[in-house]
Amino acid sequence: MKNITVFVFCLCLFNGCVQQGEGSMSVLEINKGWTYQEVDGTHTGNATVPGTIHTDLLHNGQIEDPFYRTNEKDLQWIDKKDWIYKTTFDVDIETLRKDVSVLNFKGLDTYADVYLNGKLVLKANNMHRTWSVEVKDFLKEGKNQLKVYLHSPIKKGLELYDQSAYAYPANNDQSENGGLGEKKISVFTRKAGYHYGWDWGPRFVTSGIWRKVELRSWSRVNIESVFIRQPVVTSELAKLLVETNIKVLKETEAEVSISYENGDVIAANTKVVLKNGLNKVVIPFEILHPNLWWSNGLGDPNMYDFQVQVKVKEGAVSTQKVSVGLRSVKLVREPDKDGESFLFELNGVRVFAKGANYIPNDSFLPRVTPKDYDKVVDDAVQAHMNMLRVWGGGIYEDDYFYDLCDRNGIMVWQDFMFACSMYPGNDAMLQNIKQEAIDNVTRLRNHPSIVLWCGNNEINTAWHYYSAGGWGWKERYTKEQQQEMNHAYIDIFHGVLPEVVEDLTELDYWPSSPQAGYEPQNHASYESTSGDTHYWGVWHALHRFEDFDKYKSRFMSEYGFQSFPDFKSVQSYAIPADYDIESDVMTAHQRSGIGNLRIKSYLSWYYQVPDDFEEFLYLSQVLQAKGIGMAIEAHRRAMPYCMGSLYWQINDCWPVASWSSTDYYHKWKAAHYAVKKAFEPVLISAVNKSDSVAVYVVSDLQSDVEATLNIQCMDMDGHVLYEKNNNIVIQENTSALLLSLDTKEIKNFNKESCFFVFRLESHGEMITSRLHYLVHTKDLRLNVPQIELSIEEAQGETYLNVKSNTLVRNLYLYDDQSAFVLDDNYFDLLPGEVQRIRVLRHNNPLDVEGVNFRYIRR
Ligand code: BMA
Repeated sequence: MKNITVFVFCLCLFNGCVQQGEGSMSVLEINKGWTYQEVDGTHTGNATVPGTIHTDLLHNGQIEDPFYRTNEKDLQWIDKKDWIYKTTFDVDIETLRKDVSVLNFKGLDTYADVYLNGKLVLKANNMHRTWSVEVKDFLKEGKNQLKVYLHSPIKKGLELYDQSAYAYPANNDQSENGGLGEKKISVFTRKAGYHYGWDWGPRFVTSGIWRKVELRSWSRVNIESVFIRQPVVTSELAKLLVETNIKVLKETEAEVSISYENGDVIAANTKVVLKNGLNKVVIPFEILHPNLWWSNGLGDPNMYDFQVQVKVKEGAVSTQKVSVGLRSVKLVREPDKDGESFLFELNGVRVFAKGANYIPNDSFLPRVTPKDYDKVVDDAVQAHMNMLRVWGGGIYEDDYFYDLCDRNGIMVWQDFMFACSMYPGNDAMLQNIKQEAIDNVTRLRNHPSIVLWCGNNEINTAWHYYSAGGWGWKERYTKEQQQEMNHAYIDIFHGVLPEVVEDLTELDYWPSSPQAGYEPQNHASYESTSGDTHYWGVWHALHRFEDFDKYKSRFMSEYGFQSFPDFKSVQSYAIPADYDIESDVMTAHQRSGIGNLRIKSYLSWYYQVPDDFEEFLYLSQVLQAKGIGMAIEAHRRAMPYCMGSLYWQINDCWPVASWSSTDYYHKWKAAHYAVKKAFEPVLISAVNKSDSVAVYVVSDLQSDVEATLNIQCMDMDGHVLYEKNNNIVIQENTSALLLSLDTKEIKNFNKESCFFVFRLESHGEMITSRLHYLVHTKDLRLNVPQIELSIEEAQGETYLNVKSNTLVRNLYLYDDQSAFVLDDNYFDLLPGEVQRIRVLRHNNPLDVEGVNFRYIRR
């Protein structure tokens, strides 16, 4: 307690005053005994809640696996139907005696009419909202009936489409696949955009009760929400404000107390008068020398567990727990000699954001398990990331996801759920969006991981209202229509959303990603020297990977390259007859119209294009790994001009060819290993010039390090042609050009048959090492390797020891069952050197015969 000073004051805002009875909150979960029934049809069965109609039909054997082969096509009838979900639940007399009973749906997807004991109590129309309705008057002792009528989102969408004076652009809405021709109806419905299809996702416009249902009953007093404001946080002092929203049913006196961690009371028995209705009570207090929350790589993500308790004079108590990390964070946009910075400052430290864009983990959200979340966040941590961007075409994620980000120091760039479309801005829509923002910002605002709220994905760039450019959208409309649509855009992204963020949080808001400045006129371009950038020249415009070095952004919030999942993952949806990337099944699992074409073109520049199907899958991954690795290195070398690199995308929502670095089964693609390497805290990165090689060292460390850089140039069989040691100081949090190697000075040097090895050591410990080549892989004079493999058991761990007589590029080790997981893979193997790979998971027994290789052949 010695560290804590308390000041107390109470603001009784809103309306209202005092009074209560005894009991605290009782929560009845209503997630059992549900059934579903097709309206005007025969499909019926037991339902899972939380769930979706597609997964219910699947569990009851009424449809085939939606992800298998081309099954998606045959399942488009489901979204044209209405469905009724029903259950019963028991209410006891104690619950009935409570003053208030609220039926709480944490997620209804989407147009849902809710009947309690035959009485319509709620009409919902937004998947992203939390729906609460007071139902005390409709409850009875014993069995109660709950019915949820889910209207077809397609029928509702078409009604709204028909009422609209014009159609709206929505590039990724795969209306044709749903049998709707050109009618892009997704924009009218507040539902996850990717349900309507995306360029990496199938079209399953599902319905369901997708999050938990609860009956929450209380008497006299209830804490509706707690927010711990952090107006001042330094390592010396945290000045906090505990903002508690308390509801009472009549005026009363109350005591509010706050405790944290070990139960120490911070502000005991603070007396307040509560008025009938909602009261906001603000209690300021200070913590001396707080343990700050740091992002991955900078320090520990320390958390504090607070508990707020309100006890009214009549004896009733309401408590709420909240976990908070104490940190100061801001988006720094300051004019500088090059333009304007765009970077995150955490506890006074300018952090280079290393990370990826994140999409929902499944087309059918309720089947995403805590294990899936654990895995994705762990994959980010393992790859040295400190940021994920929750992208706007999906959902405001589950609380558990943000808990994991909090506990692992992963900062979250949080989009509001708007992507690649224009949206109507009528009053009903604006109200709906406002409430959606309030619900989600309130739910998520105590998470220290969330560092930014962003209005939308790519709409400012696509619409490009204020100057020539964009995606050809505005040209489709009359001047008046354009004005009206722009008005809606401004109302949402420069009105409703920033107002909610301003009112309810302390965080910065950024209207659209990408944008070159806050005001909507600042449309981003690849050359912008301010704001954030989505650089898709590589991929869409056929720029070479080398161009990642040309287009340097202040903050690269998107860029990417596709690959196929590995053969084992492909086998989850394809049979041997489909093993051709142009087959119906493989193209059904490749949603980018230009995807295969792009992969082939880029392959032909850097590698040989193979005929063999399995080899093609493997090489597509090697290619993606090369591209993403080169991009990350270019962005980090450009620090501090560039202060962030988030590639598109870390995960998948089904098994598919996509830009992901881990597939639907969370298997690491070659790219994820490359990302892990490129995001290491200290990076050696070399760039080829005409007769020289420029060597950079980039460091995210917060102090200088004395080190030795050993440089070798060797031939394919490991003969060293050149060697040099340099004593260097790796400067903290910066990128530096260390030296330039003149290749003319190296005897017998030949670009095609030589390569460099860089090793960085400090006090006898290897910090990092790196191989560097002077020509594209297809031009390297690789020899046929003899690879030796042995298995070693040591200190309870299993290792694969691999050795080769000559350089091996991108050695991929796998077993037929894809059962083992290694701590490194797709790596280059130095001639004559034993590489010791730790086996993280395997099927027993692991034997050498069961290990297969793939590597780059000439
Ligand atoms: C970006 C994203 C997504 C898309 C990806 C790949 O524009 O915002 O909309 O899936 O590119 O095309």
